[in-house]
Amino acid sequence: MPVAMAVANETCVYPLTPPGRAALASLAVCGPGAVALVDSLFRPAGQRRLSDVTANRILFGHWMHGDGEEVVVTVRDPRQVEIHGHGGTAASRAILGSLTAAGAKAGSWQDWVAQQEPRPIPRDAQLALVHARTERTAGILLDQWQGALEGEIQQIIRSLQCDQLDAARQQIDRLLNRSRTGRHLTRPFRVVLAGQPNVGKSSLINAILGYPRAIVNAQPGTTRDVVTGTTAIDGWPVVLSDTAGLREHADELETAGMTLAVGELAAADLVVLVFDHGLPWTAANDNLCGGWPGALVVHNKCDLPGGAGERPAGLRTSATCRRGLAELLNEISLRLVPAVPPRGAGVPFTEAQTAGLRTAQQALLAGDQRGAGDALGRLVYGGQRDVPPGKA
Ligand SMILES: Nc1nc2c(ncn2[C@@H]2O[C@H](COP(=O)(O)OP(=O)(O)OP(=O)(O)O)[C@@H](O)[C@H]2O)c(=O)[nH]1
Ligand SMILES: [Mg+2]
Repeated sequence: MPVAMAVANETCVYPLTPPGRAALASLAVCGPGAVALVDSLFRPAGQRRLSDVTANRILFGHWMHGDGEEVVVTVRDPRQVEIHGHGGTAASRAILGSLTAAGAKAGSWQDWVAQQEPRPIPRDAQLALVHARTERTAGILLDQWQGALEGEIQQIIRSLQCDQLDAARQQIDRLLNRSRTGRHLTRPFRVVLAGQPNVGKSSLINAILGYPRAIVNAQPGTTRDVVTGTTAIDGWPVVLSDTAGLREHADELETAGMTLAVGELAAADLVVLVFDHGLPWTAANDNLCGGWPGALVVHNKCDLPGGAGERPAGLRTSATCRRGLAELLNEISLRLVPAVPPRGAGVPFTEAQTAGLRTAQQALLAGDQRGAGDALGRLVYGGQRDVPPGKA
C-alpha cells in the first residue's frame, strides 16, 4: 500500500485550536520525525531536552530563540508531540510556519482526527461534535464517538451472519427511525410561525426567544421579511422563523413578504399556524389549516374572549400575558423529536450513514443478505476493509 506508507512516513503538523484570539493555541506534530523536528526548534528553559524526557512530561521553554515565543511542549508518544503557546493567530502561525519550513507537512485538525481515529463512525462523530449547539445533542454525539452506532450496526451484521433476518430488519428500521433526530444533532430544526396578519406571530417569537427580535405592532402587515432567531427547545437546537402574515388582498410589498413566507414554510421541519383567539373563525382560517395539515395549531390572544365560530383543536397561548408558552415549547419538542433515543443508543448522524442503512434495508427487502452486510460493513469499516461474509 504505497500511499498509506507515504503518509505513515511523513511528519505532519496540525493546528488543534481554531484560528482567532484565545488563551491558548495548540499544535500537534505527528510522524516518525516529530520529536527530532520539534527538538531542533524548541529551546527548553531547563537542562533537559525533549528527546530525553519520558512521555507526557511537560517542558517549558521558548520557540526558536531564548527570547522567542513562550511555549510548553509535551511528547505524547514517540510519534506525537504537542506544542501549546499563547493564543492568537500570529504566534501559532509563526510556529506552524517554522515547522513546515523545517520539512513538516501542514494538515487540518480534521486530518489530525482522521489520523488518530481510523474507525469511520467514531471519527465522524468527533468531526460532527464541533457543530453540536446544545449539551443534549453533544451528549448523543459523544455516545456515537464512544461506539453506540458502530456497536448496533455490528450487531445487525451478526444477525445477518446468523440468518436472523427479521431481527436485522427491525434493527435497521429502528436506526433509520432515529435518523431525523440524528440529522439535527449538527443542524438546527427549522420551525416556522405563520398565520394571518396581526394574530401575534412576532409577539410569540419574541416571548419564546426572551428578547424583542421581531417588530410588534397593532398595524396588520408589520412583518414583511423572514426574521429568524436561534434558540434551544428542550435541548434541541431550533431556528424559529417569523413570517409575513398571509392574507388574500395584500399590497405589492406584502405579497413579496408572503412569497418569502411560503418558501420558508416549504422548507420547515415544523409549521406552527397561529390564529387570533379573539376573532371569529373564518373560511380563510380553514384554508390555512387545509394547506398545512401537519401544522401545530395555536390560538393566540387567549386572554381575550373567544371569537365566534367553531375552531379546530389547538394550544392556547397569550404572548402578551406569557400564558401557554411552556405547553407550546413542550409540544414543539414532541413534534420535532417524537421518540427520544434512549441514552447510549445508536443514532445515525450523517447523510452517508442514513444512505448506507437504506441500502441495507433495500437489499434485505430484495433478499440480498450479502449486499445488506456489505453496505453495513462499509459504514463500520470504511471502503477498504473486507467485511466478514454472511452465510448467504
Ligand atoms: N391581547 C393580546 N394581544 C396580543 C397578543 N399577542 C400579540 N398581541 C398584539 O397583537 C398585535 C399584533 O401583534 P404582532 O406580534 O405584531 O402580530 P403578527 O402576527 O406578527 O402581525 P404581522 O406581522 O402584521 O403579520 C400587537 O398589538 C400585539 O401587542 C396576545 O396574546 N394577547
Ligand atoms: Mg409580525
